[in-house]
Amino acid sequence: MRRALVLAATPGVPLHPNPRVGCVLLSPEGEVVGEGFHHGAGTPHAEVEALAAAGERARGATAVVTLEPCNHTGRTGPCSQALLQAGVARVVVAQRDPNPEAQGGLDVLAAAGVETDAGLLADESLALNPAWTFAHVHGRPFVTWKFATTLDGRSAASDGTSRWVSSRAARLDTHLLRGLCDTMLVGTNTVEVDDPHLTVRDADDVLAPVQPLRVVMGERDLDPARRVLDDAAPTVHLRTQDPAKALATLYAEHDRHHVFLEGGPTLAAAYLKAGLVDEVVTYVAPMLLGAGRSSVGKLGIRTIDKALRLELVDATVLGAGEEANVRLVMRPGSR
Ligand code: AOF
Ligand code: ZN
Repeated sequence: MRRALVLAATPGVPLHPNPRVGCVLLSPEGEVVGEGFHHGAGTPHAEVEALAAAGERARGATAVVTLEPCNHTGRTGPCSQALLQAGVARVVVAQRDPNPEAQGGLDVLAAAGVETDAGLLADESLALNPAWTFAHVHGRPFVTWKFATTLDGRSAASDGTSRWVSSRAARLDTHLLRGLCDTMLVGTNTVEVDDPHLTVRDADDVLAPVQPLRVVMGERDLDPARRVLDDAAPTVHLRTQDPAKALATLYAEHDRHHVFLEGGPTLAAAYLKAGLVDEVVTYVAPMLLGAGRSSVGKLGIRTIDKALRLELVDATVLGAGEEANVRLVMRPGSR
């Protein structure tokens, strides 16, 4: 299974929209007769690639797979059937498939007389596809809220200027984080005021260059000249103010698993109030404004006991001196 996990994590494999999956086929003597991993949406699943490598030697073999074999015909055919037809005798999986459209392969295999096991190194498989897993379990994408702030909690000065609060190193880091997500989300107001492009740039050498879907939410019409509407990446305008509805649509209709929320204070507050922020990434700049636009809008909190508490996951210093930003990664606290 460790070998299957390494195969699944082969560098260059896109993180979205399909999960990273690895498969190793072992002969009854324990010899590796085939290996495979998934290369991205529309290509053969890991099991099919391993079966092709093994050929006739798949008969009587044990398939070790990081994810439960699929049981559906989507972009490709069901792996449960491919394993049965190849005469595999035993299937060991790490993670059960959380995708309601594809799950059930293990039960089908067991019913057909194949010996099955699940759970071996399941956490490691989940760690390969955390947002993909989260989205299928919750029926909505995982939400990372990112913002840059001065030391006194401002994201723009009183006159609206905001270039730049975060340092160059922090802005480059943001592009790397954008590239890990499959969706960029802002409100119509940010599009009006900041005219962001919302593409991944300067990260091509680190990440497979798949541009995230750009999503603008809000009922207001968009000016067609806005940069978010150019042809550098696809864009969707969701005419709703309801965060839960927007996320449900992104999952069900656009197959989205990880939203990078880069909206302004109002949109951020709406997601926070709805309990729909799963991770907070902030770049704190050594800079004071004293007044200006607050990083987050009204949360309806009047007393300290009701503060929205976060749990620190990581603190990293990027750059030095006046250009030093502290990147804080946080998760919602338990109370
Ligand atoms: C993969 N690769 O190796 C395995 C997957 O996009 P489709 O139609 O090919 O199917 C994707 C689903 O198949 C995926 O969400 C997961 O539930 C299941 N298994 N997917 O992309 C693989 N084994
Ligand atoms: Zn499959």
